[in-house]
Amino acid sequence: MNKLAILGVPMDLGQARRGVDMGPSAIRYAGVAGRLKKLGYTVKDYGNVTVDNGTAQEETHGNLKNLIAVTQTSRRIRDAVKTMLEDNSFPLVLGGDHSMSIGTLAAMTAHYNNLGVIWYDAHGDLNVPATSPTGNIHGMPLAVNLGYGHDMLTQIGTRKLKTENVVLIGVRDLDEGERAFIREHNMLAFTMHEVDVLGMAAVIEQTLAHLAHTDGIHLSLDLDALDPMYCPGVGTPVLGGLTYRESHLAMELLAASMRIVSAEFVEVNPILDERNKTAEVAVALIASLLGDTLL
Ligand code: EXY
Ligand code: MN
Ligand code: MN
Ligand code: MN
Repeated sequence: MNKLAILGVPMDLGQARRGVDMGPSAIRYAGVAGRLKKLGYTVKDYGNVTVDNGTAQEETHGNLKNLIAVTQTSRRIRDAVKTMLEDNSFPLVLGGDHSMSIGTLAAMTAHYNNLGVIWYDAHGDLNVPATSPTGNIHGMPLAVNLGYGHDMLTQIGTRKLKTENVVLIGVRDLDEGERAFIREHNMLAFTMHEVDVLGMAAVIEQTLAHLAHTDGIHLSLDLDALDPMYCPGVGTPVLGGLTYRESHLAMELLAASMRIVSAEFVEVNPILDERNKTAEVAVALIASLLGDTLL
C-alpha cells in the first residue's frame, strides 16, 4: 500500500499542560510529508480534526477532566480514520495528547477484528477513573480500548482490543492500578528493565512473535517513550528512557516485518521542546517505520 493519509489531532484536553495541541503543526513543520513523498508514497494530508475547546477546559465528570470534549473529539477522530481506511490508505495520525488513541483505535478495531497493538510509551495509559491519580484522560486510552473505563469513552469503539493482542514497550512509570491490571491480565510488557536485559532487537522479535496471530498491528508511539535527552518536548517526561538508536532500530525492524497497518505519534509539545527537536525525532522515526533504510 503506497497511499499514505496524514491526520492531525491538535488535542490537549487529555492532560493539563498547554502546548501539545501544536504537536501536529510541529511535526508537519519538521517535514513529515516531504520525507514520505521521497520514500515513494502518495501522501494525502486530511488536515486536522476539529477539537472541542472553549468551555471544555473547566468541566469535569467525577475526576475525569474534559470528558465530554474528549468524547466528542474522539468520535470525529474515529470517523476521520474510518474515511482514510475506506480510501485504502495507511493512517498516520499525529498528536496531540494520547487520549486521541480512543478515536484512532475505535476506527482500527472496527476495521480489523483481531488487531494487534504495540504501545510504545513510558506509561501504561491503563488507568480507569478509580485508579487515575490525575483524572487526565491521556492516562486511560489503552484501558478504554480494552473496554475498561467511563462508559462515555468505552462506547466510542464498538469492538474492543484483547489484552493478549497488546504489547507494551518502554514502560517505566506505572501507577498501582496499572501494575495490577497488567499482572491480572498477564499482558506482555517490556519495561526498560527487559529492554536493557534483552536488547531492542530481541524485544521486537518477541513482540512480533506474540502478535503473529493478529490481522495487523497498530503502532501507538508516545514520544515520551524516548529519554527526555532525545525528546524533551513532551508533557510527562520520565528519566531512563529509550535511546534514539533503540527506537530507530525498533522502527526498522517493524518496517521489515510488513505487519504495521497504522500508526500514531503522540504527545509532541513544541512549547516544552528545544528547537523542534522532538518533532524532528518523530519524523525520523516515522520515516524509518515506513521504509527509510540506512543503506
Ligand atoms: N499515569 C499518570 C496518569 O494517569 O495521570 C500519567 C499518565 C501519562 C500519560 C502519557 C500519555 O502517556
Ligand atoms: Mn501515552
Ligand atoms: Mn507516555
Ligand atoms: Mn480480563
